[in-house]
Amino acid sequence: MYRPTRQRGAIRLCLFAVFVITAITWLYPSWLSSTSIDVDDPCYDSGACYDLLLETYQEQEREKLGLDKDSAVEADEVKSQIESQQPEEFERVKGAFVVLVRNNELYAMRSSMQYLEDRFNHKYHYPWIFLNEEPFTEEFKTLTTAMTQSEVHYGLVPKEHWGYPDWINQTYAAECRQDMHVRGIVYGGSESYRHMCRFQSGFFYLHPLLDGLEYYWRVEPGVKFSCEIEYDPFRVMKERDLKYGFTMALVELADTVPSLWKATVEFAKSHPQYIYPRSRPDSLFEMVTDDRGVTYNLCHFWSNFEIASLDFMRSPGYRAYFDFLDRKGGFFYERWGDAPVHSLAASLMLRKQDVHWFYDIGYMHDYFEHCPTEPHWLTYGKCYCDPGASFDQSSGSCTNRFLEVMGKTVDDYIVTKNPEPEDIRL
Ligand SMILES: Nc1nc2c(ncn2[C@@H]2O[C@H](COP(=O)(O)OP(=O)(O)OP(=O)(O)O)[C@@H](O)[C@H]2O)c(=O)[nH]1
Ligand SMILES: [Mg+2]
Repeated sequence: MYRPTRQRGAIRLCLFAVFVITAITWLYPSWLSSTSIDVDDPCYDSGACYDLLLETYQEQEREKLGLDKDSAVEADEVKSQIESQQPEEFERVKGAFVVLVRNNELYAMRSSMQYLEDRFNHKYHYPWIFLNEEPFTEEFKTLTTAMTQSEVHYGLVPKEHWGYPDWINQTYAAECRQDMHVRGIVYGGSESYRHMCRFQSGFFYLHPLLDGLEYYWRVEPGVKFSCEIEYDPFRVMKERDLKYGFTMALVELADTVPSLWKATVEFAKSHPQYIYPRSRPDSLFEMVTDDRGVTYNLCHFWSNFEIASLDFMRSPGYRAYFDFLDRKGGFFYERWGDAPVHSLAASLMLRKQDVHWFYDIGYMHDYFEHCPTEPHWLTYGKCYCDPGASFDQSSGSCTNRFLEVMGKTVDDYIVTKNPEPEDIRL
């Protein structure tokens, strides 16, 4: 509707006046109360206010510690007791999540990150390192950086770590792939899968983004973490001087590694300086053989989850083993996976006390899940997974074998804090 200019001006003025009056009426009481001076208020005198706050603080801290109200506890004493109970938030070990991943796995990657950040890393802020043989897209970088408050790094895999070495007969390698494909072996026909396994076996630890790190936690897109992780696994590795940690151990597909054991035994015989004597009671040799070394029992730690020492992976023994295997050509002519390669190295070169089963970390990769099955306070108090669905009791699992070789029970591997009896409501 048309109105003359003067009339429109008057309407605007009225509206403005109404707005100003409403704002003053609304703001005035709080402004008035915050500036009024109450001489009975201890905070009137800033010294008294400080004392009051300190007293309140002490009271609260005493309550948190369950201390007697009348116990004379000095502020510093309370503070130091409280500090000793704090999680080690700012005492990070030199560790990082390390992920080899493709751009098209972005959303599965974001999902893995969300699980890990929720379950653990929001308290610790360990960095993420992403590696790829192709440059990461801006979209990948933006949408993964957005999932964490930690530092995020993106690296390119060098060409020499993702290609054929000159001693490989590529024609024969292609024939082997075709043959395995026809036989229906999982990933048998895939060329990129072989480059991936070779990279994860022998090169990832050489990437400059991992320089200066002591431990890596390998993560894959699309994995799930079903239990609250209440402690810092990197710190556990460091404090216990561990070299290798896993959540699942299982039997490898025999067709992917027909000559891996033969090559490994050959290496052990020609490089005894790197092999831990299998006659010692703390040798892990029995983890990978049921017949005193005649054959490989195919047991391996599933490397899609692993937390391990980079010093171990970069050690002369491990590197000599990888180089030896690489010369044999089995990464290309067969389909040797990084999981059996890491596991055979750990079982031959490390001692029992160097390897840890992260039993209390609920974890799922594909359809395989590790869920703690006991004790109740852990299974039902800290995890959402179904203990009945845990892979550990399946015939393809090697975790029972691990316990048998170690002479331990699952209780020996629970790091999660045992709750106070009154906190268990099951
Ligand atoms: N950049 C890059 N990453 C790869 C490639 N192939 C596999 N990966 C990554 O390497 C890891 C292992 O690959 P997967 O395809 O998950 O292999 P897998 O775990 O044996 O098999 P799945 O049962 O399919 O998970 C994952 O983190 C993948 O994202 C590749 O060609 N390029
Ligand atoms: Mg995978």
